[in-house]
Amino acid sequence: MSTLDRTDEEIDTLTNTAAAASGASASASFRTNEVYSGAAAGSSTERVDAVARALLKAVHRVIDEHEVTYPEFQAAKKWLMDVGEVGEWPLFLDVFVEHAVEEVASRSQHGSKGTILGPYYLPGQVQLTSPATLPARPDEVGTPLVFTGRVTDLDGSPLTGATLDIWHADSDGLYSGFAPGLPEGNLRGVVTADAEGRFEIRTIQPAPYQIPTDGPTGALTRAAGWSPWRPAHLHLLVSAPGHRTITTQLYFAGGEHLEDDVAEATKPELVLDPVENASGERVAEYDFALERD
Ligand code: MBD
Ligand code: FE
Repeated sequence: MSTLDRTDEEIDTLTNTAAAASGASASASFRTNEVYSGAAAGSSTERVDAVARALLKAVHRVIDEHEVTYPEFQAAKKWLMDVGEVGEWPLFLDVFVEHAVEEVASRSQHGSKGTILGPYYLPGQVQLTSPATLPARPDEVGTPLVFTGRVTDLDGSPLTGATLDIWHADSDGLYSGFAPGLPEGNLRGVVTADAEGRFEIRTIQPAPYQIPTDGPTGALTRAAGWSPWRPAHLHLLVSAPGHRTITTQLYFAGGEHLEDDVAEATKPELVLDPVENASGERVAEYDFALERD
């Protein structure tokens, strides 16, 4: 049965079931994935005291100001337990909290802007050389996209040996390795740029991402009347020997949800504006400048 034979409702159910599993898979990934190491970095008693105390104080202040009731407190407790039980903490925290941590981190980073990593990075993907085509299904749906540009240092000199670790959702907004039914490594790859730091990566345009609707994170957005959407985006880790890796995302000019990203992770510097080439492909150009580490 192809997608075309399905009703809108069936497609919705399929997409949401797949998306729901994604929240839980992100928990398993978080525990094993070294990109998240540095967790529990041996903070001093003074640091734990200062931050944990301030956090609890902020909670007490909200309870006081909003006159939170016992039934509301017990409902919140149940919701927090549900988030843990279904494994949505990495999803929830990356959507609603990571942007604040990234804004602090970016105060001491120079060069191209970065933004949040999110819960769907997987290391160890196929290594490709520019010009490269990301792994995709034979019948991968989506507008062809050519992502091209240069990686340089802060002075604009090419960085030989630069790599772009890139991953993105498919045209249903689903990520391989997290949503069931997608081939391993689909729409993921590590591309080495040429000697002048130039890269050219062929893929398809991703769809906007929706927070899974059937878990507690989705339940919160519904209960609060919030949009559960992120704008369509490419994720990238851009690296070069001797330079600081940039974690970033690139969005698409004119795309939906650019102005109301639920994860608050868009920045004006991170918007691509693809133009159509003679072969009908959309070509998006972007240059990265990396600082020394
Ligand atoms: C995503 O695809 C994402 O990029 C973030 C930050 C959070 C949830 C899903
Ligand atoms: Fe994403």
